[in-house]
Amino acid sequence: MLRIGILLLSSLLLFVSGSLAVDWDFVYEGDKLPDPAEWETYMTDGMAVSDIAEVAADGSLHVTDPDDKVMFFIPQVDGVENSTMEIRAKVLSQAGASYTILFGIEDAAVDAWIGLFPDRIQLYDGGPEHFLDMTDYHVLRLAKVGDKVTVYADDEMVIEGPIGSIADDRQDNIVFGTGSTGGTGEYFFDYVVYTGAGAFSPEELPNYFISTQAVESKGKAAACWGMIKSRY
Ligand SMILES: [Ca+2]
Ligand SMILES: [Ca+2]
Repeated sequence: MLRIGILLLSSLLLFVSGSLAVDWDFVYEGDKLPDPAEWETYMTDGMAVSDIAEVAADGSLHVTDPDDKVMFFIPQVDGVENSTMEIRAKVLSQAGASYTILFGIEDAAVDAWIGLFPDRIQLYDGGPEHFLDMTDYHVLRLAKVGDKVTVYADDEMVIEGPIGSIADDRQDNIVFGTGSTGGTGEYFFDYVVYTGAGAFSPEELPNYFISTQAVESKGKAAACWGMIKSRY
């Protein structure tokens, strides 16, 4: 009887801790080309995703954007009012409008867009910017509360501010990709993740890259231990 009681209690605790944990609602790992049938996509008429994008050897979406193409992805999501979006990306080149390479969250009132450049990131439209070497990978997080955002680069808060003017009538979606037909550039998105559960700092919700690396290194450690044991 006591044992059943303990079992029930531990199940209940597992259930409670599981339901309190925040997790990502949307995960795109960059390891396959986005499917226009799966998400809403804005693309130049007649083009295919594979015309300007490929999956790179490191499991990222690699885009080479010419001056006659536009291609961004607009997955519908819940909870955009207070939400968190994160990408791991690098940018080798960018020329053109600030939204030529972008990611962001859109609700009925505002578009929270971050423009990416080889030497900086910038809040749309002409908002505060933060300089960093984007030709190497960085984890970039956008935490949105109503019409205010906080931006983190590698878990450090780098931009805080109101969001620029709305440019379209989309709502309740995230957006990422190649935002300008005339603009050009080359970039890699290792992943794109989102949660509508709230606007979280990296202390509240660890960045996706670190969380997945921790799981992978645990797996690798187990594999190494297996090899060591089998050798003796
Ligand atoms: Ca373009
Ligand atoms: Ca990836």
